[in-house]
Amino acid sequence: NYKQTKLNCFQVDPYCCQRRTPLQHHNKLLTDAFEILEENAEYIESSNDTKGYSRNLAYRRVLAVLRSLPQAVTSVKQIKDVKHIGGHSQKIIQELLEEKCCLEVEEIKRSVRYNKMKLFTGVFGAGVSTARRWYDTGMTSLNDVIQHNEDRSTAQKYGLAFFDDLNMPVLKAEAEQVKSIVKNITESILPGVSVTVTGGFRRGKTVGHDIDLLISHPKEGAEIGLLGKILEKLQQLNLILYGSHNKCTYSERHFTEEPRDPPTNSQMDHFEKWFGIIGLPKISTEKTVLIAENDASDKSIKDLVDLSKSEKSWTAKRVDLIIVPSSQYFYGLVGWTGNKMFNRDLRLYAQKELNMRLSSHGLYDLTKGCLLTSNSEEEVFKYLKLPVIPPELRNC
Ligand code: 8DG
Ligand code: MN
Ligand code: MN
Repeated sequence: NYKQTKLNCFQVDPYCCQRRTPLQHHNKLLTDAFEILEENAEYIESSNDTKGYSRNLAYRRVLAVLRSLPQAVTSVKQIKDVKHIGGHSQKIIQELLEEKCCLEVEEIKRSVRYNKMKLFTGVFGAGVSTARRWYDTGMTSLNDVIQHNEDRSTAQKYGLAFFDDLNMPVLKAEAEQVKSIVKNITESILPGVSVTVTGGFRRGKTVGHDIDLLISHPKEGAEIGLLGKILEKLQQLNLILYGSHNKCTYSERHFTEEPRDPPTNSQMDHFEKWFGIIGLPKISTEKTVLIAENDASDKSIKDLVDLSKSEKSWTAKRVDLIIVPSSQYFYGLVGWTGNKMFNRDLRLYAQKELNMRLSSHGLYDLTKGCLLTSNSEEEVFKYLKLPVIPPELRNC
């Protein structure tokens, strides 16, 4: 009997970047519940106590393990030795296996705080701390937030006005549509350029919350100044509703050459990029009137709400455009493919196990004191002494 139990135990590698994690897995009953616990922990935790223990991260690790298992868990004994699944999580798993639901999760789902925080964090431009401020001020609906007399960032104004559009799942076909538009524009400015759909779609998701496009050119340096021209063209075509262009300096683009150390939990990089909202697919005349040159920050929320509710032949979509120099392309590709948990462990593993520093810009061997350049995604995994995990199996 003991032997049998032993055989049924799951062997799980400690870092999720060592595991194969498909989108469709065998433990949805469990992960649906842990997703609620994970979200709720994020809403409760203060964003600046990431140094200490994080319940949110603990739940994310449980989720990553469950999604990677080759079979459904049928007894809690099967996972009792698995790193990352602590006592509390084991109890929850046991309850879910026996009752098909979990009291703690059901209570969260019913709680006002959880539901309001979920609503408010669903607003583009509003993070957990903003959502908490709105909640703590007593606001209960998006209308409250719109009407409340508080200065909003331009991003939040657009997030509020286009809430419905932006919370409609982005389809893969729409991602391809945006990619073609960007590719055609870019090719006319700089022939030979490559535009790649990354993020969730590259991991095999059929829907997403935004469209992440990596833009690169085989000739190093040819990409300098390109994004400004692309944005000008998109503006001329009247496709841009809102955008924020982060420029960067040459030295930042090559920051991996000096062993500076960004925090391993940060996904932020130093590529030149644009975070924005475009109107897909058609251009309407009222939009032309309402959207000022590059900055619509002078528009009132009411103008924007009216615009979003008007009969329009387009929908607002979140788009990220990232300019990646050729020499950093495959590190950028790994980083922007994600998912976030996969990146997190990849970086942690590189640091702890190999004394290397990984980012979306490159890989730096701290022992040898050199930068490892890569000509393929496979090579990145080879340097990291990891099996090549294809994008579809990085859904940790
Ligand atoms: P979704 O849009 O379908 O919901 O999921 P996703 O595509 O996986 O999420 P995302 O928020 O669009 O992020 C895509 C990946 O980009 C994610 O793994 C993190 C990574 N990433 C970087 N650098 C940066 C950065 O500077 N900012 C952001 N927001 N993400 C970055 O490698
Ligand atoms: Mn995305
Ligand atoms: Mn994105």
